Amino acid sequence: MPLPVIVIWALVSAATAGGAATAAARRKKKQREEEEREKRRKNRQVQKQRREKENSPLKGKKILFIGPHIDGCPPGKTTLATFLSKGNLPSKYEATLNVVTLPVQIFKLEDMEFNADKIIDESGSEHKYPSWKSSIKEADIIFYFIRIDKFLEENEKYESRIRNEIGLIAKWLTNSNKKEPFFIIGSHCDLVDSDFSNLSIDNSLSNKILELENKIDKTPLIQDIKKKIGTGSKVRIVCGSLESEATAKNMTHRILKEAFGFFRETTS
Ligand SMILES: Nc1nc2c(ncn2[C@@H]2O[C@H](COP(=O)(O)OP(=O)(O)O)[C@@H](O)[C@H]2O)c(=O)[nH]1
Ligand SMILES: [Mg+2]
Repeated sequence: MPLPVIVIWALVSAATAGGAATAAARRKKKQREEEEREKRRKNRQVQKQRREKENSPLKGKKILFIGPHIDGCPPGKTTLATFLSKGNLPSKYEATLNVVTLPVQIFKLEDMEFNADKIIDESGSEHKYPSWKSSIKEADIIFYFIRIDKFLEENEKYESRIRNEIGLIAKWLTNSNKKEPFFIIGSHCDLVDSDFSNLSIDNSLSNKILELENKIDKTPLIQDIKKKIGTGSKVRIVCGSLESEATAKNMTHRILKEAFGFFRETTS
């Protein structure tokens, strides 16, 4: 081959090789950029999901309402379930004979939303423990209702019924390997102190109800419940009144605050 041809051929080959290398480098760069973009997108999605969970810890959850109806003293499960489902209190008392599942109406209180998915409202009868047991399997949060007026009477029959139920619930939870948040909901505080008939979201009674809650929390029975059901932080207590819509709203507000607090503790 004549020398000029060789030179031209060499130049063309070098240019082609150089071009191929540049194209490969460009492709690699593009791929890296795409990977980076995908990583950032996934990160944003995780952050968004985390934010949503933080702002909405009850979203999609099923809340189970259980608790004893003893000596003609129902504790208010259906009352709160109706309030959270329909936005008003039941017009008359009707005993819950069989479990009822209710959708939840979204409640916005301050910056928090009560936006659980469903409430499973059980009967308070001892004969319905098999139904409680199966509902516990599908529940994400458990609300155990007691009457604070009865509780403070230190009535032996009431206390032993609660102890028995807590023993059973603890066993069912362990057997189904569940570690769900457990709220003790103490109703009828207005029958302990008529001031609590005036509980509302923004009045000075908030401190007074917290004092009562602290007092109840320190009782041996509640301490035993905490020991049996789980480590202390898992069990929360919220006391109040379901006598009127205003008091029910106050109670819902404090339940929400506890639920948000619970979530922050478990994710931090
Ligand atoms: N004074 C007062 N009455 C309540 C309170 N909570 C519920 N009640 C009433 O007590 C009864 C409780 O009924 P219900 O909610 O059906 O109890 P359940 O058996 O736990 O479902 C109803 O007549 C309610 O109006 C409360 O905090 N204070
Ligand atoms: Mg009921």
